[in-house]
Amino acid sequence: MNHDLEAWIERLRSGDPRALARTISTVENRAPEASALLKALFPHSGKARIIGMTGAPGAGKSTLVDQLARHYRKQNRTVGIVAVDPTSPYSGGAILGDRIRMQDHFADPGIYIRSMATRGSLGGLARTTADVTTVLDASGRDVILIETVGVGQDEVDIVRLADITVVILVPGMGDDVQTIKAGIMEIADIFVINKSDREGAERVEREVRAMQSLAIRTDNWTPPIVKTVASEGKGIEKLAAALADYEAYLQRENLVIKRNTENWRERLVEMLRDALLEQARAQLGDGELNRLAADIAEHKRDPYTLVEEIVGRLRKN
Ligand SMILES: Nc1nc2c(ncn2[C@@H]2O[C@H](COP(=O)(O)OP(=O)(O)OP(=O)(O)O)[C@@H](O)[C@H]2O)c(=O)[nH]1
Ligand SMILES: [Mg+2]
Repeated sequence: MNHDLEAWIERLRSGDPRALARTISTVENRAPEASALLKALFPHSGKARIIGMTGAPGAGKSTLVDQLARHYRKQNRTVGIVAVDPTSPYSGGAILGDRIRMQDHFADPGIYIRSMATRGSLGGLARTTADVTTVLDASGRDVILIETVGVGQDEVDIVRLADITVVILVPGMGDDVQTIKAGIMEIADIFVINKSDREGAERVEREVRAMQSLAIRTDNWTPPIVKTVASEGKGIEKLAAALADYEAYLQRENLVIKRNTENWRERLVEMLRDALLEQARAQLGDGELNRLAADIAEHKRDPYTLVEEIVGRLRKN
């Protein structure tokens, strides 16, 4: 490893927030050093507890993340927060609101907050989030909270990164609970009914219970339902206790490795697809791509043979 890189990584691992910010930007922008950094950082990752928090826009995700971060800081655990908004083309809007709300954490170097949107994630949002999480993990953060608006495919991919997934529901969205597809039942390790100060929390709880009786999980865990009023800090201790319970369960049943293996299978395939495509595109300049497309359109060549040829060429390299 070159000397600069080594010094950089050392600073990052000593907890220097500026080194952390710089590393995350490098990874987000897929700068030339990104790959070497990630390779060197990966062996240092794997120690953080990664918690995914997902729910509809405005469900109170940021408020809950904020409260949980406070909770963990009281236990002297360092926290990294990644707020991902796949619906936003830029880091503004709702996420800007998060920044303002989180401002009082800025004095505490034990909390590091990063907002990400579609913009600036060349390698796909899920992949970039995964890499940023690896950086936070390797930098020595004890807990990483990932906030994402849910739930579409992008978010499922993001949430898959987490060791523990919390799905946040709110009362007064009655129909939404129905439209929450089977997907969400499968990814939720813990349900939170936030805004329980509003009418209808019991109804949401009953609906979740009813859906739970139909859902099949491969483990024997029944996701608990925790009622919170995040804006008043109510129910946070219970949520933290539920998280600790599930963490203990994962450990007892040796599920962390199993879960991570499943995640890595998917991620490896994605990384391979990206890498192979990149290689093919490097060989096939835009000019040649256009020429070949025109040939196919004019029926001078068939695409099936062509793809075989291109893949064959990659193999020889
Ligand atoms: N009444 C009530 N309001 C809450 C509660 N929790 C959060 N809020 C309010 O709900 C609004 C949205 O909260 P956020 O934490 O920004 O929600 P979010 O899910 O992060 O929103 P997006 O990131 O925009 O999707 C804010 O005005 C909060 O103050 C709660 O338990 N009860
Ligand atoms: Mg938010």
